[in-house]
Amino acid sequence: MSRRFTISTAISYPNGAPHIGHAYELIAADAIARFKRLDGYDVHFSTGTDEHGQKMVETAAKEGITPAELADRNTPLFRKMAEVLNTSHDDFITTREPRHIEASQAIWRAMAAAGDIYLGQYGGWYSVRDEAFFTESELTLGEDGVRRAPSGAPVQWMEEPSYFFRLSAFEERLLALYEAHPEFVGPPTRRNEVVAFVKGGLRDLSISRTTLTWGVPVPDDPEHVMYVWVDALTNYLTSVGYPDDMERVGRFWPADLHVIGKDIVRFHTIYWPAFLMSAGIAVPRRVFGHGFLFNAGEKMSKSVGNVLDPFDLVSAFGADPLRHYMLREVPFGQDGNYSVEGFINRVNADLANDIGNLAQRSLSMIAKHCGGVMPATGPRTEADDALMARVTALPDICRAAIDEQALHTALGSVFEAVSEANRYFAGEAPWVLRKSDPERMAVVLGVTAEALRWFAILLQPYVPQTASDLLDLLAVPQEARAFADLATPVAAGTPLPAPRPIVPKLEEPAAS
Ligand code: ME8
Repeated sequence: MSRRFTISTAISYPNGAPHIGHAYELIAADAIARFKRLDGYDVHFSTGTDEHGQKMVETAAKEGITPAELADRNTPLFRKMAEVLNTSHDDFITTREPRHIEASQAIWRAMAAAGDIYLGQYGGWYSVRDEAFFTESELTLGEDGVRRAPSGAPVQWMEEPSYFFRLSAFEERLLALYEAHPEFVGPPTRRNEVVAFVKGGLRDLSISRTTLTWGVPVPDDPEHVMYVWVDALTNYLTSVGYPDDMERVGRFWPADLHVIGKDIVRFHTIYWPAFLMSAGIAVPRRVFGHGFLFNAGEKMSKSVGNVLDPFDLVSAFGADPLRHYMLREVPFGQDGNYSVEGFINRVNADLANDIGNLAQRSLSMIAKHCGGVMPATGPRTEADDALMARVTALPDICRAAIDEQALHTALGSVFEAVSEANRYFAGEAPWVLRKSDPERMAVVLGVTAEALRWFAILLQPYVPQTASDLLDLLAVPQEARAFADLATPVAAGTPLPAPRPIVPKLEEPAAS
């Protein structure tokens, strides 16, 4: 049986159009999913939208529409975004789907059967924005008389009958999980925060609402709808076929990796494993909390009006440049800044100059001076061997980096080798050899083309279209583009298509 890899993004709230933070997460998870597929894994990659919850209710009320109408309007935009970003997800899940209602009720029943759910009365300070209750001691009282949560969001007193999940009973088991599996939470700084939080003591969690009707009905008590996070987290199980297709669940669960933002690490590393332990289901292997993207240093928010629109960016620059910039420029796990200048410089330096020019220069020489067929790559000199040694070391470097979600390291290592190939090309100067030693010229071009083939195969996860265009120019068949095919060069004498530039240089768009 082949190895499998199950990966997800968070499911986004469709209470507005998707923003660049949503695009960032999806692109990163997509690069990892593509990497694993190319590396021979049977991958299940899910993404989607989280259509329930108070946030949806409040936004809909403000706009004078129902939450269902709000979801109907925005969820298609999230699907569209995935399409324009060229992501390779296997499943786009929305939480109103019948399969998901069924899965949420099934996990609820399992937790109830384990004795971990009880009915009580909840009164507390609730922040709509944070979707969480706070204790008095966590709040600050402003001069305006408004109590605020640590995030600065105002809170309101809410009281209602509520089902509770016995989270307090899971402290020891959660700490044992973090201890036995230090890799469960990444990056390590987030792990320390989670451990400290759990050590501080856990309170039982209110997991149903009677003040809302927008949500998944609690089984056998339809006056209550589930707290949005119970249903939202369950999407990962729904997506692998829980509860109807347990054979598929057995194949694709536990998830190998949940890719999420740093603001929702607690939900994924405390609530989620506790729910799963209670329901007798295996916990995910790893949760990685990436950083936030800021717009030139400022946190994006609708009220500031600086939310970057991924659709605008893709139509101005193309999907691959955006994917490349986000994955290369920001160390994955840290916060990052978006700026147009940074974007254009990075894309031009790497894609247009480094790899684009090398491809254009070497392939046009092959077209002109080698009869348009792939030259032989030998006999080799020390310089050829040194370059190829550098290139063939890349897969292991990339694998190790991807397994730690160090996307920037993986992608960066390929571009360091591309720079090396440029130095090799400049040093060997095939345009000089053309007159003095045409045979050696052909070998230099052959070695360069072979290095380009490795680069293009290894770059597919990040810039799939650009990599595919380059592989076309190198006459690499579709079925010979996996990592297992890296060791097999294109045979000398294979006709190559006419070369053409693969990455246009970006210009700063004129201010409108
Ligand atoms: O939290 N930069 O949905 P969401 C990077 N429905 N990532 C960002 C970001 C930014 N500026 N802003 C948001 C939710 N994100 C829940 C998730 S999962 C079972 C339920 C990330 O639409 C954020 O951290 O607010 C999260 O991982 C994802 O986008 C969706 O955020």
